[in-house]
Amino acid sequence: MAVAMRPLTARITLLRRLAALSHCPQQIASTSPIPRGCNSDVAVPCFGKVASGHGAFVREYQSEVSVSPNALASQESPAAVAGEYAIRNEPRNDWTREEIQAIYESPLMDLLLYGAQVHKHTHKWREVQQCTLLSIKTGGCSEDCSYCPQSSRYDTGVKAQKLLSEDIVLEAAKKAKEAGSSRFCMGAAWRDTVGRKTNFNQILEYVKEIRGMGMEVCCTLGMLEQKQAEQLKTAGLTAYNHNLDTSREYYPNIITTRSYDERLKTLELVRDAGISVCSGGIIGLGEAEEDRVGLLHTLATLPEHPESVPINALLAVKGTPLENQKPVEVWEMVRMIATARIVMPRAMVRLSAGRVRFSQPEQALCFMAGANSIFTGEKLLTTPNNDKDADQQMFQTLGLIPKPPNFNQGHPSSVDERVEEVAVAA
Ligand code: SAM
Ligand code: DTB
Ligand code: SF4
Repeated sequence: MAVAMRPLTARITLLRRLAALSHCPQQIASTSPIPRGCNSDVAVPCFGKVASGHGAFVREYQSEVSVSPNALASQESPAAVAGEYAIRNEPRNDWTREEIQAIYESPLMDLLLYGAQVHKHTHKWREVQQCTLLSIKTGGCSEDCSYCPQSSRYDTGVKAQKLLSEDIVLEAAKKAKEAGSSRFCMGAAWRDTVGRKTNFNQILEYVKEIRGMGMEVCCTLGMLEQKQAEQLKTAGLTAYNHNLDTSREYYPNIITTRSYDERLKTLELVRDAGISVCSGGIIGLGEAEEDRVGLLHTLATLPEHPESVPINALLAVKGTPLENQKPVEVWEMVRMIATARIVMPRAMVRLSAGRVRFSQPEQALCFMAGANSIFTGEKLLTTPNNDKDADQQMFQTLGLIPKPPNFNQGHPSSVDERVEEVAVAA
């Protein structure tokens, strides 16, 4: 490669282009920032220099530097270029899968650094949203999601229950608010809400009541129909959680009882009803790295990015088909979180299930990489969550600030307001 033949320290003039990771045909799927077979005599990534018709260049300047090609290569990783781009431009939703793969494969230190930079630029740095989950209808689910302890097909010890009564739900929301949580999320072990009129109407009441308590309200009840999405909106629902879980290709290995397209349809109905979309996935299901990239690619190319992107690390529950999966390492979470942060800069990226297995320093790395939301409270849906006192102590140690509720569908009404918020925080 031309780079290897250069003297280690060369004085070179660079024409640097901070661009969208782009459509340079030679860069496809390369982990190196130098495109394969690139005939450029410039020892920095061209990011489209050889491609004609490549738009989206945002800045172009000449600089004289004295630096080794290796150093240049590490400075200009895809995460670096995409991070710089994200800081100066509106979010993109025309990512190619190869571009996201290149970001995902960047050196971890670059992912951490540029995840942090994009995070700091786009959000109030150190502010972390605290959401509390309550399983309002547990177990006995007809679906075969192979990670889930609530499926009736697996013997996990989770018993099927009826919808929780109003007093229990409202008491749990009150406690969550007192403990500093700004969002209350109610989960039901259902495939969908069809034919569940009585229960659904009851849930609409819960939404109204909890919204009236001054909390953001989220539900995750399975697939929705248009009318139900609209009713939830009218009741005051802030966000609806419906995860894609993994890539389209890997999905049939995990769930056979409902399709990827059905999931996407629910996200569309939620969006059309004017409710914030909360959608992410799980890592550690046995998927390949390409599948993690595939999941992020689908989310980052939706007509609008989800306002929240939960990144779950599989909690391998005994009795489920995935009970023997090996635990996800923190570096895998960091890679996933930072990539999500860089490609969907304005989303709340939630360090979700699996946090209980990470030490405080490991969680701090996830926040550095760009996570700005967590689930707090003693339980997730059926599994234990991080200890409340330990979380409070972590907020103190790291100087994290609880995010106040936002009732404008999870994001500020205008870019000006967002920038103003970020400026105030800085
Ligand atoms: N039944 C509804 C549905 O499937 O959409 C809502 C509840 S479901 C439990 C919500 C999400 O929790 C799933 O989509 C999955 O991403 C996550 N989840 C469930 N079990 C998990 C586990 N063992 N480890 C990590 N995440 C899990
Ligand atoms: C999400 O992405 N993770 C949460 C929430 N959305 C509903 C659920 C995690 C469930 C973990 C397994 C359990 O507690 O049953
Ligand atoms: Fe049912 Fe949801 Fe669990 Fe799938 S993830 S088995 S739909 S509760």
